[in-house]
Amino acid sequence: MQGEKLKTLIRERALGHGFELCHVTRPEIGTKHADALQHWVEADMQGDMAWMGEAVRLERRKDPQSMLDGVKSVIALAMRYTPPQYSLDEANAETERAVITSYAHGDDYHDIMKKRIKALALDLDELLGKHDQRVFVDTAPVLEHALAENAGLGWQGKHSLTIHRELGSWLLLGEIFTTAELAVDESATNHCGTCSACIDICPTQAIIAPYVVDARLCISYLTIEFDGFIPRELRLLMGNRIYGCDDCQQVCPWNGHAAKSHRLKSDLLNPRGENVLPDLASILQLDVEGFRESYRKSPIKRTKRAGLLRNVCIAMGNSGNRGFIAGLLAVLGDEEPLIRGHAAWALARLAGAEDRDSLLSRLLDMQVSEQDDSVRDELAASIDELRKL
Ligand code: B12
Ligand code: SF4
Ligand code: SF4
Repeated sequence: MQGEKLKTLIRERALGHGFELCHVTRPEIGTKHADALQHWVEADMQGDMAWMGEAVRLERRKDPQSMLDGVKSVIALAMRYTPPQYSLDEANAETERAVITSYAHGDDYHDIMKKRIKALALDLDELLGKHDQRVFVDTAPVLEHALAENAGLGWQGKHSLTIHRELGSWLLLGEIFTTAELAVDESATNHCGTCSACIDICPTQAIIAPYVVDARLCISYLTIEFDGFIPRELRLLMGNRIYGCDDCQQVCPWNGHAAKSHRLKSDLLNPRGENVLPDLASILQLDVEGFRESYRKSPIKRTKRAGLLRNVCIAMGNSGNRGFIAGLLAVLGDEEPLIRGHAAWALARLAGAEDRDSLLSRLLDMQVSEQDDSVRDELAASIDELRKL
């Protein structure tokens, strides 16, 4: 079958399986991306995501041919998810509710995309005859943005995410590597122009230069990937975001356009009501079983209970809502040091002259028996703050 005709057939099958975009490129990265990746890792911008810095995986990212012997083509795929159904101003104004990134409002996209991509791979066996192939979604050492850009699927915006002219950036990416030689598409061109809206809005200034995100500052990293005590100066900037962050995408002009002109075709990632601006107080009450039950099929389970409740404590501390004090006092005795420590921080932020003395005595009591060094640091810092009141 002729190259373009075959590609059209593959694209039709991809759309049939629930993908919105399907483009083809060669398994090459190019020096722009390879050099930028090298610089990013040398500057330690991956933070605690050790797998991003590991030498073997780094080289693999730079050389897609290392991922499959004899690979000749990469099929770059994208599927949409429902964008936030609230504005950034509405989300920021909330004092009782939290913000969860919209890709996590429904079921875990990894599971959904893997099923779709495997179904397409079966079709390829039929369409391409004898060939080897591998499928990738997110976690493999594959530089997905670079391949998507080369395949013409979308350009990498200054916030580093892939944008399609009509669909915007509310997309998730995946790839099929195959030894079959398919006709390639033209690479995408950049349409950011002089815009810098994403850089300007970022609450933590994590986009340190156009196209460069320092993960250590990004709220998505802090709330999802990082499992330690969040630096105090960053907590203040996180607002009520408890799982991921959509700010840089919400302000992007290419997303405003996309939201108006397009409806989702198929959407297994449909938002579940309880994950859209959820009630902070209810999440803080979840025990281990409650957490497991609530987030069974959701990507949110990645943070485990300790990580999510840590983030909830921070959001409460930033809310100015003194109604949270009772709930925070209740988790001061939690078995998880992360929760105890961040609850102490939040309480010191919310306390007023009227509860200063009782809180001080509670934290001083806690200091006597606390064994965890990080929690002890938090207690000392919170006690200092309370004494200043
Ligand atoms: C590690 C990772 C993260 C890290 C680091 C993010 C980052 N920017 O690197 C953290 C945890 C912070 C993160 C956050 C998010 N992530 Co993430 N993440 C990844 C992952 C696993 C690897 C990304 C990577 O390779 N980073 C390394 C750095 C060096 O790459 P880079 O930032 O793309 O840098 C490139 C540009 O700088 C580029 N470049 C292009 N032009 C130019 C020009 C100049 C002058 C320069 C200097 C560089 C340059 O060269 C570099 C190399 O390609 C990918 C999946 C994958 N396997 O690719 C998902 C992925 C990028 N994440 C995704 C998503 C959805 C998110 C979030 C939106 C989730 C959320 N809502 O909270 C946020 C967005 C934050 C942001 N603005 O980037 C999607 C993006 C989909 C899309 N439309 O683009 C991906 C592709 C997962 C997927 N399979 O769908 N993520
Ligand atoms: S996801 Fe949020 S914190 Fe991360 S770069 Fe975008 S706006 Fe900044
Ligand atoms: S907000 Fe502006 S600079 Fe940022 S990705 Fe969108 S168009 Fe590009």
